Amino acid sequence: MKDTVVIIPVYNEEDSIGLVLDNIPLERIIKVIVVNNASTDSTVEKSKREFTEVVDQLQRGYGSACLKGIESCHKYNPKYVAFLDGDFSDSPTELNQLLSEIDKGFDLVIGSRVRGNNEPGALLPQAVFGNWLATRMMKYMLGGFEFTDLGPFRIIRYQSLLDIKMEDQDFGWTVEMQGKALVQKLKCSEIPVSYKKRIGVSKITGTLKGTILAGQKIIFTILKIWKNKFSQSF
Ligand SMILES: Nc1nc2c(ncn2[C@@H]2O[C@H](COP(=O)(O)OP(=O)(O)OP(=O)(O)O)[C@@H](O)[C@H]2O)c(=O)[nH]1
Ligand SMILES: [Mg+2]
Repeated sequence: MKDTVVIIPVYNEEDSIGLVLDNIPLERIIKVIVVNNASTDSTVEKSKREFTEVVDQLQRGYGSACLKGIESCHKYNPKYVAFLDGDFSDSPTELNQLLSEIDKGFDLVIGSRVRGNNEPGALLPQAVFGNWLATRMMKYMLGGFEFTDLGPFRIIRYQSLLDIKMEDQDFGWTVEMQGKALVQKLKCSEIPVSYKKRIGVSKITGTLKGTILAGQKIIFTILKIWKNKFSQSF
């Protein structure tokens, strides 16, 4: 039964997107939406398959690309929406594990790289520290389910995705979804997923600028969600 749409944001991933698409198990997949984020290489050509829809998002930013993907979801009216990176650092075949977990009645399932098998050097120390800090902050400030990672590889119930009204345009996307899920008491879970070194040059985690900008945005996003939760409770 095809009930899931996959969203893959891509910015210049011509060397990896083909591998990602070739390894997605398609049994339950209605469509794979590849969101081209103003790529300047042959990513778009390499994204064309009979099971993909390639859409453009000219506004740069990981979150902007994901928001565009959600917009393109409506016509497929999926039960679930999965997110996957386009640099082949996630293992698309593990989508089946995410599906079997969410089928147990959860609203959001995160693929935890921290609990999974990682290729040495794939999950950089700054990412390990950043994820540890962010998940600790969420635990103590928002309560509820205890996440161990802000991994990009995840699946969420489509209705829950609409209910949490995602808005972040760049690095705050993953933590915004998890933080709002905790505040709205969605049923959350996590499974271990493997993580490999990305194909191609690192754009974020492997760069000092990317790490600092992402780190700032993640902490700022948690504080914003906490403040809103707080102000709602009075
Ligand atoms: N960096 C970046 N990635 C984007 C953007 N839009 C879409 N993406 C895609 O978002 C996914 C995650 O970005 P990555 O660059 O892999 O981010 P990361 O995994 O934190 O860090 P690296 O893999 O080390 O670069 C990839 O598929 C990118 O191609 C954008 O504006 N900037
Ligand atoms: Mg990556």
